[in-house]
Amino acid sequence: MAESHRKALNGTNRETIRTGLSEESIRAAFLDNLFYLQGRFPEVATLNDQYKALAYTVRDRLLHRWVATTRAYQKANPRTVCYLSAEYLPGPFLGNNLLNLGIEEPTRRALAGLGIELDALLEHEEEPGLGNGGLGRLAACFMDSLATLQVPAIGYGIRYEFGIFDQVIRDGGQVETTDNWLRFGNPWEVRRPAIAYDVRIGGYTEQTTDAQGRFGVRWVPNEVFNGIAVDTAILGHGVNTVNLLRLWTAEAAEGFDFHAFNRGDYYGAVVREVRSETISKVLYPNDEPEIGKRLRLLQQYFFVTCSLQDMIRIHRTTGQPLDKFHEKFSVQLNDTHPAIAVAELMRLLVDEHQMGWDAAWEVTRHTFAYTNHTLLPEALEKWPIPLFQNVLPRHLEIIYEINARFLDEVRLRHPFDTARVQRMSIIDEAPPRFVRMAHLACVGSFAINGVAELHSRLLKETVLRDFFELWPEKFQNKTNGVTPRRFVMLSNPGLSRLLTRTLGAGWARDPSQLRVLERHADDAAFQQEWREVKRSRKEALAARILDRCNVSIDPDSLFDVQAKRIHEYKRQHLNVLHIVTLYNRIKFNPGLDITPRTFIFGGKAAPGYAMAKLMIRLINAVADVVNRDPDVAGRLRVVFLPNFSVKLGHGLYPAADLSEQLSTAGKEASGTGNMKFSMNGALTIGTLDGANVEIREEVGADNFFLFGLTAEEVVRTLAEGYRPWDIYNANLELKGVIDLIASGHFSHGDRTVFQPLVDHLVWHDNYLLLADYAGYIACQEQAGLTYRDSRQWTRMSILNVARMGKFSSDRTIAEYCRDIWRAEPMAVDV
Ligand code: 26V
Repeated sequence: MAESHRKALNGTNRETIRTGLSEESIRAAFLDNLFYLQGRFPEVATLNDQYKALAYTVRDRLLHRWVATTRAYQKANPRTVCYLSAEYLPGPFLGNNLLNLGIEEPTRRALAGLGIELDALLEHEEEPGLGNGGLGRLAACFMDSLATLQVPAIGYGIRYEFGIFDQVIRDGGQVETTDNWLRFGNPWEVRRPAIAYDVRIGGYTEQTTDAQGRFGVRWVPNEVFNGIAVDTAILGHGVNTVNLLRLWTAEAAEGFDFHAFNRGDYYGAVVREVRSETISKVLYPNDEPEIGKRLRLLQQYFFVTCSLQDMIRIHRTTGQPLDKFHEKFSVQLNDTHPAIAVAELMRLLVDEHQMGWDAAWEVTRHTFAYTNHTLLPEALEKWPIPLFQNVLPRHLEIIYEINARFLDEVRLRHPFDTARVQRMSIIDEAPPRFVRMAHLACVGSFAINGVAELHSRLLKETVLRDFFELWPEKFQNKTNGVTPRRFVMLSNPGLSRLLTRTLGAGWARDPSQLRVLERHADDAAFQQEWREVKRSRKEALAARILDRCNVSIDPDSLFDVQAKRIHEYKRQHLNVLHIVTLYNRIKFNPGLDITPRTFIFGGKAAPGYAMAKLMIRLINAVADVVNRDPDVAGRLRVVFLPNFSVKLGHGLYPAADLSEQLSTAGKEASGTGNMKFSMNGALTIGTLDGANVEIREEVGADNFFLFGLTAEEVVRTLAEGYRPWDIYNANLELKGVIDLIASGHFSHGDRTVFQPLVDHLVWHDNYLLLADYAGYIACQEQAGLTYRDSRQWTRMSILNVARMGKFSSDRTIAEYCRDIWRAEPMAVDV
């Protein structure tokens, strides 16, 4: 980072001495933290001691800016964005904070002076896996961009004690182990015991009358526990703004239940305490149907009520009345997981703060905005009424009231259309009856958005069509983006240096400047440097794969990568059909001249999703056979990289040549991995789905490998009576591939292992792999040929990076601020 940047961040004298950014200050602070916080001296410090000492050193430098930011916000009382998300996947903090503070180099030198290697400490950090995949990572990118754009914001969520499970591959299959990420402590968080709220659950409600004869409702819960705030500082890049990531952890209300204790029920009290603490214990997988998981509903309500109570507390410090709440806060619902907020804000305003229903509804419907992240009908959250009644009796009454008024509005607009009223109701009347969370979110929000152009359009035409017809003005699109700080600067320093040398340093904050690269796309010397950067990342990945998977791969081969959750709609098995196709071609024609490829997979399957787990088995089984077969050696290699995470992504995106984005058109809301690959110079092979459509528009059709049916063709094909069996029989090469898998060739002769997968493909194939197979294979052939023309490939790679500026999450956040949140930047001085 430039000296000027460091100077700009450097504040007062006191700051220079206590939390300065020079090499000397950092070294002194590091030694202090080692000694005073951990009672260690350098000679006996473990790697973890060193890591923590450095993390505290960096955190001290954030705290200083954090206080300045809080003060500035208190003084100016700006409109504040509150992002409600059940998931955050921030990735490792150390490197990112060093980058955003601009102190990576002095820190490296400070440690080197003590004989410590910064990279070893970076590698040591365990990341908080508080999310499943794209949705949680998007929330983290948004927090980065909000701070970088200096927009006052708080991210609210849950501090899960155990994040997404760790994936181990045993005998070719996925085994889950607990992610004990807090084992060695988390130096980035600050616990705030004074910021705690009551959370009630269960019980019943009763009518009350106050002294003035006004009716009210009292909720008598049967359990109460506390949510405690645990804060993490989120520093923007090259600015002083530090926003808050405030995650809630559950605790028993007042330590022991003394009442029970006095009765001699000591153990009962302890059990109650343990039970309350399970609320924030573990993250649920988001991609398996899970109707009726009580704990999951509790988690959602838990973090929502704590967050809303916190906002009300903050609002009260401004001296403004509660009917101006929506002027202070804009609250974004990240999918329907926090949608209970609509009912909870009504409850807080009406029951706890004695506001009339109509006034409370005015505040509520001007406060929330809702982002939808999926079109899959089976993924739309709904809660069985008996469960809901049991956990949140008061909220159910409130939802009935909201629904009654809402359905009156629908009837006014569409008299006699009872089918429409039933479709739109917040309550699904099919026994046992359900609360439809997406409907609650739509009714309670002033804006509703999808996450890519195609997805937003399909939302209006399919799952939310009735709502669009009622309130077209609420609907918007906000195409996702990713932060170029983490996903280019931090994970690909070689590319960053080349970009900065060629374009100047402005591209990371204003990626439209990357366009200038177009001029260099055909420059032979520049191309050479470009290839060297990619080559070095491929070598680094090869070393890691040798270390972790004991497979050696050739950095000169085409690195063909698919990294994302394992799901049928994402079609990792289509990729496998291609691999087996090449395998068969070589087996039938041993002299075949094909572009050598290394196929790399990464991703977790939801623990209860049998077909996804079988897909992992298939990948590993094919890898096992292919990698041991001397006939294909030097031409094909297959690797499954276990336990994919943000951190592993850092090593993967920069090393990829080809990015696999294979979802059945109309199924992937956006995708964000697609952006990370392309920003690092990988070319995409993909369908017209999610943000692929816009990526292709930006980089140009010539620089994108397109195949497959369109979303409309997918719908039509299925409606017309799709017969995969006929395709299987008509395409001999495809038949050969499927038959080989079915024959037990990849399962030691056991024909039963992959039978469910094969049967599903030839008889049902709801995700249309067979329909897209021939087009995919042809497109892959084209990609393979193009790779051999290294000038052409490099040119396409450069043009991809040059034209990906649109997909910075800064652009996304600027649009949310302008069109939904009406929030403005506010600079912070230290
Ligand atoms: C949930 C379920 C539940 C039932 C079984 C199938 C299924 C499949 C997926 C999901 C997850 C839905 C929410 C989600 O994570 N969406 C992802 O959001 C990303 C950020 O906007 C976006 O890039 C991904 O395309 C989208 O899948």
